[in-house]
Amino acid sequence: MSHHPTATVILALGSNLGDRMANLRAVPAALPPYTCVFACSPIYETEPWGYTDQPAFLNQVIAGKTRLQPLTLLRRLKKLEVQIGRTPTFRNGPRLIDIDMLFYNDLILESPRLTLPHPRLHERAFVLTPLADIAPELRHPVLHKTVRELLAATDRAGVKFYSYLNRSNL
Ligand code: PH2
Ligand code: MG
Ligand code: MG
Repeated sequence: MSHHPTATVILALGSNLGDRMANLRAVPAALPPYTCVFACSPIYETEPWGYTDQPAFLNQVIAGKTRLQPLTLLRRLKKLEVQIGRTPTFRNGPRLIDIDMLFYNDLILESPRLTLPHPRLHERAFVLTPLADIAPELRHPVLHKTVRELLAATDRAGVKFYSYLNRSNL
C-alpha cells in the first residue's frame, strides 16, 4: 500500500444492544495495523438522544493514529460495525455499535459521505463528556471553541459515569 502521513483521528463509540461493553471493546481491538488507538476515555451510560424509546447507551471516545485517508478509514469503520454485528435500523435507532468519526487532524470536509468535524458533536453531551476526558483543550476548527467550552454549553443531565476500564478478564 502507498504511504500516507500519519494523522490523528478521534472516534465516538456508542452501543445500546447486546453486550455493550464487549461491543465497545471490539473497536480498538480490530483497528490495527493501519489505525492504532493511543487513548480511550472512560465509559458513560447515557440516556438515548433523538429517539428516546430505546435502551440506554454506553458511550466512549477513543483517539488513534492512522495511515488511512478519511474516506478509506470511514469504509473500514462501516465494515467493522457490520463485523461486530450491526444490522440496519432507522435514524437514531438502537444499534450494537456505532462508530462516528469526530475529527481527522483539524481537517474540515464536507462531502456526501463524510462531514468533518462531525456536524452534531457540539450538541451532544454523550460525545463531549468522554471527549473532554481525553482532549479538553482540543479546539474545534470550525466553531473555534475548545471541547471544554463546548461541553460547558450542553446539558449533561443524562450522562452518568459507568466505568474507567473495559477489560474482558476483570
Ligand atoms: N447515538 C445516536 C442517537 N442517539 N443517544 C445516546 N445517548 N448515545 C448515542 O451514541 C446515540 C444517541 C445516533 O448515532
Ligand atoms: Mg452516531
Ligand atoms: Mg454512525
